[in-house]
Amino acid sequence: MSPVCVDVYIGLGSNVGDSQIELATAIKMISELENCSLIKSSSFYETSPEGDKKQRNYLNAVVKIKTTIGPDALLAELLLIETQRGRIRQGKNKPRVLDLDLLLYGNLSIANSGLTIPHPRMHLRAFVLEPLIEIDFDLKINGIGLARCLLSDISGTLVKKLDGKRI
Ligand code: PH2
Ligand code: MG
Ligand code: MG
Repeated sequence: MSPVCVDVYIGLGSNVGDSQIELATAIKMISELENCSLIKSSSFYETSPEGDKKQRNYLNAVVKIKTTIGPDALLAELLLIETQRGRIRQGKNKPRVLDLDLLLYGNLSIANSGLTIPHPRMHLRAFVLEPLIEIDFDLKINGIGLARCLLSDISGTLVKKLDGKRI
């Protein structure tokens, strides 16, 4: 039996180093993973930091892929890319050269110690929802609702689409 091919959404963020290069490189590395094809990538967005405010603005984006890689193995691949780009874990909400978050994996809902899908805070973050809606206007977050309807509940943060940064 051939493995099932699933639509997966990944959130990208960076606020250390050359964030344009970090996001572009990460998208290329994701697209080159075995058993994985890049379907869409959003524009890049300049966003104000959430959590710890005393850090540089972030650059954020979202990509959609199709893959037969299972969720745990895919998470391991994303963490490996973060490490290969020089990420050193400094703690929650601290500045980072590259953050790759597994947002949605088909319609799967799981919560274990290493991985929660849908990502537990994605529906609260305009820096995730804006690029997500750009690439999939009708996207539903399973268990929560239409992504675009959640955006109106969140305000007050900078989420600025940058021109010409679409890959
Ligand atoms: N990531 C965080 C914490 N805060 N703020 C913005 N604007 N963008 C991020 O990607 C981000 C954040 C932890 O993962
Ligand atoms: Mg994150
Ligand atoms: Mg992360």
